[in-house]
Amino acid sequence: MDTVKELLTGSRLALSRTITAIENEYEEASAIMRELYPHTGHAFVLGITGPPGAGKSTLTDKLAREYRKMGKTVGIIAIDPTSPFSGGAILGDRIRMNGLTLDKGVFIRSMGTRGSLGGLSHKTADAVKALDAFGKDIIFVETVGVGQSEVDIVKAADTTMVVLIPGMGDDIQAIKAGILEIGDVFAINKADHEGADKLQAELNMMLDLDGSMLEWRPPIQKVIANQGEGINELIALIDKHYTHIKETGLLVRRRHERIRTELLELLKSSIGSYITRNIVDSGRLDNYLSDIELRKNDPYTIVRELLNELLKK
Ligand SMILES: Nc1nc2c(ncn2[C@@H]2O[C@H](COP(=O)(O)OP(=O)(O)O)[C@@H](O)[C@H]2O)c(=O)[nH]1
Ligand SMILES: [Mg+2]
Repeated sequence: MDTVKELLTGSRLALSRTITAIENEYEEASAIMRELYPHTGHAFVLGITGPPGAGKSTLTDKLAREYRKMGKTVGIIAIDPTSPFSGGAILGDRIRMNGLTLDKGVFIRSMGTRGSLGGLSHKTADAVKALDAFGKDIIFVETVGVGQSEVDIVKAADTTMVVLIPGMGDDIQAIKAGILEIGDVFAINKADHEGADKLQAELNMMLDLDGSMLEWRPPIQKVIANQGEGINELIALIDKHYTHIKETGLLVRRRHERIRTELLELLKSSIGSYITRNIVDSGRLDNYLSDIELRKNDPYTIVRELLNELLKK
């Protein structure tokens, strides 16, 4: 397939086309993914999540520049909430203004949250694979951490950074517990605002209460993203976590778990679309329903027959 060959030889256009195919569920997307798969598994994936306006995009921009200075190539996927309350400019705009998009070592792509968020997590995972196969050394996935679906998106990451800001209300409990659990590294951004130390103290307390963190106690770093303060310290912590998961085998375990989830999800969604295509759309479903209503057949027998039919294919 041409797109795949072009992508593997460094065509940004082919990479862009591939992500569009993934995003829109074009038929060729799964054929492309099949061919790209052997070329994946090399990139380090960093998830960045936190409330809207926390400075995730600003931080991503600054981190990306530092990694570029180290000679690493960077891919960025920003999951843009279509919510009108999202505050700051979208990542693409911000970085374009700063000239990072002029750097051929950086590829930035926004993905919308239109449609189901559940679908979005596997689309994000596939887009990450496309960037990985393209040869990016480090891939950022920026997403707004507000619920389970966003947490699922971040599961595509090797290391997850949670960005918090002071003044999110006195009650740190307001931060979704799920978001706290996924944090490998915490950044307290906008440390130029009042309350950063208080937030750090509260966060430290919460993390200490959590007994599950014996292997790795997530560190907290105060940063001022828009002034570039604390960025190098943050990178050191990200590196430390990556080294930790590599050395303890946690990286292998996480990737194993990810492949497992992915395979099962793919299987379920494929069976789901088989059912839709062959049973619902073809009108067979209606026949089954009337047979059941007339007691000429029953759901158990029909399901068994359909499964047999599916397995024979
Ligand atoms: N005061 C202050 N403002 C910041 C800092 N970092 C980012 N901002 C601003 O916060 C706003 C939201 O930033 P953005 O990166 O778009 O947040 P995102 O929604 O989490 O991606 C922007 O106006 C940034 O310039 C910081 O450390 N201090
Ligand atoms: Mg953003």
